[in-house]
Amino acid sequence: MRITEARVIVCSPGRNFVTLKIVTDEGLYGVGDATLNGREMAVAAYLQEHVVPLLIGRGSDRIEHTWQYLFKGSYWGAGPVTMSAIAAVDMALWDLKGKRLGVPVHQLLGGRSRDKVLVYGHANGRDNAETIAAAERYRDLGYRAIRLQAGVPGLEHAYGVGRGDLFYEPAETGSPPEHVWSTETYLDHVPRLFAEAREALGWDVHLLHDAHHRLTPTEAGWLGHRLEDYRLFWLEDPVNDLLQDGFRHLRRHTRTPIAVGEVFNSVFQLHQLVTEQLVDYLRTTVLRTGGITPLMKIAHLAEPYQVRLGSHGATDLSPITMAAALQVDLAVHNFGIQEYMRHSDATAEVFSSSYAFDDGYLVPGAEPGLGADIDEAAAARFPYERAYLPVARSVDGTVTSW
Ligand code: EZ4
Ligand code: CO
Repeated sequence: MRITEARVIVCSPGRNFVTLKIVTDEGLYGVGDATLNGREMAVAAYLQEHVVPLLIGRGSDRIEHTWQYLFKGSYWGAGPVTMSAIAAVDMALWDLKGKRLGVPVHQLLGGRSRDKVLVYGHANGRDNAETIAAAERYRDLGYRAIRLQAGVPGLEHAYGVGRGDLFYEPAETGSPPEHVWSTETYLDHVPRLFAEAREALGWDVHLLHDAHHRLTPTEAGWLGHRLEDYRLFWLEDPVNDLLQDGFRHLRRHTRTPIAVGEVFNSVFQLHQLVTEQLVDYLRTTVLRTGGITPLMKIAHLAEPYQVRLGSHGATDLSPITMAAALQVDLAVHNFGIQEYMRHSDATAEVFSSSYAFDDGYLVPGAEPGLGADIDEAAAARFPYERAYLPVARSVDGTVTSW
């Protein structure tokens, strides 16, 4: 099959998404997600100006070759804009290959290692009681693993606490919102949240927490140690993802499992963490790291080191990324857990998907390809709106990691 057309579709059904649709001379098409939250138009322009012209007339079958052509051919290496763009192409080509052969993509990745994919949901609230009540609702829905994020007394905003417990949306139209942050106040508070949560929820449910890159290695080691008594499934992004040495220090100070990697763009940001067994779960996604092709290599690198995949799955990744992630999650042996935030009704008007939630697991549909699609007419009803992630400042005004 030859690629005859590639369309970049930008829409905002509740939040912004960038989608690539690749059409071939046999009438089949494939779709890929290129959304980079808060910087969407950079990827849309990268695709439109620099990638689409290279796709027209190419064969759609050579996925690895096309991946290398776009990656090595750009010369500048891995960055979030480049890799999100290449990911969209890669997803669309796997989608096409599956459709052409009449099989879901996981069949092409070696077939199913498991029947269903364990997911975790996000419970949050303005205080511990609200968060725990939200976690109880998740448990009633069947969730077996729940991330807990709570407002911190004395801080007006806390990461992960948003609009309602099922639809946390970390992006705002207009100027970036600013949040005041105090590490001391947060560190005092989190162990109390998990003590109260275990008291209320018992031990039959996995609990997770995201520190969102804000702590120093010493602070993170202290927190991880304090949380050991509550047996977390993982502590996510305790320190800045990009500082490898921080994890070596952290590992010496806590036995709480560590998850990292939602901002990673390539294997070069994680190979040392894997081979030194400094982390337990990789949050690296299909979208941010350049597609299914490189994520499979990362999974295979991690397997002998007993590091498992725990893919990022926030709502700023479209249902196409979620569908692609599930294909990988089903196929690789060293899968751990998949983050799953429900997309809003507006998002579901534009994107269709065949995966379904059942009793704590996501079960992908059996249709050929990735199992997700975009309705371009519906997308046109939701035009792009500039939006930003929040910016965080310490109490004295210093800009800090959000
Ligand atoms: O803040 O995807 O674990 N999940 C996260 C996410 C990220 C957003 C940023 O766009 O950390 O909520
Ligand atoms: Co995170």
